[in-house]
Amino acid sequence: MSMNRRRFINLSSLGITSFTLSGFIPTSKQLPFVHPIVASTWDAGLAANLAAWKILGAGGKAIDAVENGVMITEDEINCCVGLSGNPDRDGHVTLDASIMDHEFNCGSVAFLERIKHPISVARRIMEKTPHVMLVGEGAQQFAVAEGFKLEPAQLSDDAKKAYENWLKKSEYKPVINIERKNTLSQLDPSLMAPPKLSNGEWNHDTIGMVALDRFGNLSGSCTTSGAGFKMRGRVGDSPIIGAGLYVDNEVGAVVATGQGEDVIRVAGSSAVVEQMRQGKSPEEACKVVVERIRKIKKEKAKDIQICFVAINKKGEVGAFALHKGFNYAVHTQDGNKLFESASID
Ligand code: SD4
Repeated sequence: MSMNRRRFINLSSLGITSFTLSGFIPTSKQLPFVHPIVASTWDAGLAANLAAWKILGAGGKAIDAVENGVMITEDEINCCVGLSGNPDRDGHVTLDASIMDHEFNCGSVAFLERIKHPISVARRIMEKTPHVMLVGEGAQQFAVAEGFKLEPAQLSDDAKKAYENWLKKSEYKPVINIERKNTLSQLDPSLMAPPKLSNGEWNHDTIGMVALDRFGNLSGSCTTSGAGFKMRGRVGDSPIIGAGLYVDNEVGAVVATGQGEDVIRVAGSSAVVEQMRQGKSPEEACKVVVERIRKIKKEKAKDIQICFVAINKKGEVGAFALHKGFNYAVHTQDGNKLFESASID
């Protein structure tokens, strides 16, 4: 061991690593402290942010925060994300999720059944396989081999009611993210703790989360039960890297929610990152891509909702939606707050 190296280790053991002594060459560079921040979609994001903040606020990594944050929503029995979500039109709940870190590592899972935490399966794919994406039966086999429990194939009470109702007409007419009335008036935007909502009040099936940690690294996650009563085998944007989620650690991290097909069409989250790369603020960048989708959809844009949440390398957060009513939750060292997104109309 060289003299310099030995001296560095001795200083580190005393907790002294941040200054340079003359003649001493540090072996690791001290990074400037960055204020962590996490943002997530919809008001379910308030509870998810609290879990993410436990990690970020304690100096943990963004990738751990975005996984643990959305696991709260996957667990929520009164929420449509995860196994309590609405089934496909054949009566099966099928889940999609993706995760991406600050080094372009990414993992995703789609058309996964009977596994409670698809986000953790996505992370396991990222970390333990040479692949980015596993789907369906193969994804389930991988999850079980990794020790994930196979849950019973049964619908939550709310999903059962909604499905029985849907079966009366069996119309394949996805209506995505038409917001609950008075969402914001039910909530105090300065809330530090999430509100308790009663059964059936959730009508979103996705949570997306982006975070910046104290090391200045970005990560993101997205998990969903997808569009309710979708065709069997349908996969949305959430597990598609570049569509439902994208992270470029030099620029920013973006997640999408809303009509997945139309987010995929424009490689939505990646497109927002590219706008930020060209100097746009997170909100402006989201707006450019939402407007692009509106132009493509023409008058059909009134029937769908599309929303993006973005964070840049400086820790600035912004969002933009096609229609009014989309809200997103942001947790900083000053607390956990819900914001109403800007929108076209
Ligand atoms: C999907 N983007 O599967 C998802 C749906 C969604 O809140 O965001 N719902 O198309």
